[in-house]
Amino acid sequence: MKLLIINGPNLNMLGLREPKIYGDRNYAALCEFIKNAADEAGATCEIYQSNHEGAIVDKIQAAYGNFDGIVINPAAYTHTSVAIADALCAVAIPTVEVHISNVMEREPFRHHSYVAPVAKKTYMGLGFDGYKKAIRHLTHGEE
Ligand code: CA2
Repeated sequence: MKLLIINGPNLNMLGLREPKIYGDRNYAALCEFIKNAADEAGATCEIYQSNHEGAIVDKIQAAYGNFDGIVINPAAYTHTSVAIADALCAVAIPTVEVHISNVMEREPFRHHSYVAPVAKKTYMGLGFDGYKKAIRHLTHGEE
């Protein structure tokens, strides 16, 4: 199974600030964690990070016919982007949404997700483990 992992704006800054919310590991550690989780699940993965909404839309469109599943942490675009939700809907690739922090326990503006209605499932508040859960959900149907 070929998985595309998409990380949105500022996730490349992980580990530099706000360790109480996002932990103290950096983005390279997250990528390593994701690669190991995909390996263990018997999947291949490409990891993509962008700070630009249109670039993320382009990447989702380019995934059509090329990937079997998408794991996406849209970061701040979760709460604003109809365009990313529409792109996921258009390609109809099974998608799981991940958030490192529990957005429902944070500021009210983080409570709404445009992506959740087009995702099979959302994991939040599990730190890096949310990505592993998402991978295992797509590869093995685990909850
Ligand atoms: O909890 C998550 O994974 C988020 O998607 C992370 C986003 C945030 O906008 C979402 O509401 C929840 C933020 C990404 C990283 O932001 C940083 C901020 C300071 C230092 C390092 C990263």
